[in-house]
Amino acid sequence: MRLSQYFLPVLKETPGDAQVVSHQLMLRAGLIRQTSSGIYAWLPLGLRVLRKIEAIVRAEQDRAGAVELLMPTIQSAELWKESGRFDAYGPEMLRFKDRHGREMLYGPTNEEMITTIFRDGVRSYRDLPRSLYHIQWKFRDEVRPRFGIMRGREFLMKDAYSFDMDAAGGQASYRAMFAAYLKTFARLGLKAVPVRAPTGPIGGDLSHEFHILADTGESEVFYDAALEDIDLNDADATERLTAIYAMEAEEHAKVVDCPVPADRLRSRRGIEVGHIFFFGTKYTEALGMSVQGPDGVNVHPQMGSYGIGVSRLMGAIIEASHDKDGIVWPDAVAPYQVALINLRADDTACKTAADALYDQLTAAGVEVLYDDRDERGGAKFATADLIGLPWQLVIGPKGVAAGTVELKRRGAAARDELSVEAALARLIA
Ligand code: P5A
Repeated sequence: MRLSQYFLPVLKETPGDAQVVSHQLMLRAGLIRQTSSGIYAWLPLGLRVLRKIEAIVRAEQDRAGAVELLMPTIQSAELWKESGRFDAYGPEMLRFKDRHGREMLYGPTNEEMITTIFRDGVRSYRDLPRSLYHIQWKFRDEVRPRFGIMRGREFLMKDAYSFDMDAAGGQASYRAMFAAYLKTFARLGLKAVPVRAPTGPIGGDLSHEFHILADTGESEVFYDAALEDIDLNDADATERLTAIYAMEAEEHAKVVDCPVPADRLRSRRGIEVGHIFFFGTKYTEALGMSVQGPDGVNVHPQMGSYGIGVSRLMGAIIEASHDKDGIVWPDAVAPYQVALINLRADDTACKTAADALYDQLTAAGVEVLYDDRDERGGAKFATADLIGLPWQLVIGPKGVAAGTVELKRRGAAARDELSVEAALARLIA
């Protein structure tokens, strides 16, 4: 993409209303714009990152055996009256009426809807176990939307739902999703800590939240220091992590005799990027879903639900990966891989060389954002640092004369001077 033809409204000044660094950088780097309180438009560069995060989340859900579908954002109140949550959910739920006076709502989550869809399509126990998921916008009328998309009112969630014939199966589905979450966050370049959590309005008695430790996190977590030594990529990470003491603050407060000695108990702030629940037959009973088992006896399937804050993850990644000049995107979610900077857009030789590099890289499938604008070099470097693409490839008159270019890894201090061929070889993996 040529910057001269793109839409990248970067800001020089830090917006006064943004308190946390991720929110400041998302506004400055032209990723998002607020359109109403807690509601954001995703600008082209931000949308690319959102799509990449979504693709990784989707790939790991698919790999875990979950099946994707897409449910609507708007739901009928009837469903929620049947489950008893219409009144229980409170003012966070955005409610309205259609032209016929029917009560509707903008979905804050989909337990009710998936249960009825699955109920109506299942014939026998042979159709279970099954996990279904979608990646869809949610609305929660948060009292205090803040930190940009981290606590928005409209936000993108991946929500999966598992159905099993018995509790042991349900717990196995829960553990499989737990393991898939560890993989997902690792692929996003994040270290996510799982902690035992309260179940709130979703219900049930088994629940974990996944937290990115950061001082700007909204929650507080308590854990045994031994957790820091566990490699989240190890095959036995799920077993070790579920055995270790790690609690969200509200859960920790309920513990009378904390088993962790004071010198090993750590307390940190965390950003909750995922939350999983096992709640058994709460919704299948309320919504009248039963399946005949092999022995002819009808049972209410055991359910779990599993959320990832897809849009919130973008804020969490930036909180974990930035410096004083801007964002430092992990390769896996960078909106483009290379910032190609032509220092002299008015110089024919530079323009010819930069155009050729752009064509070669693009043809090789490398995602390039080409700064071909007629701007000063300083401004181009500042923009490239701010938007944080992993590589900066710099074309200038001296190099063009000598047949060289400069290549820099965002976040590293050194800039390498190398031949065009060597630079291409490094970027085309
Ligand atoms: C699990 C999936 C649920 O809603 N039902 C379906 C369950 N869980 S949850 O914890 O309430 O939300 C799941 C994740 O969504 C993100 N999230 C938010 N992101 C941005 N702004 C918000 N206001 C917001 N609320 C929730 C979090 O990452 C949360 O873990």
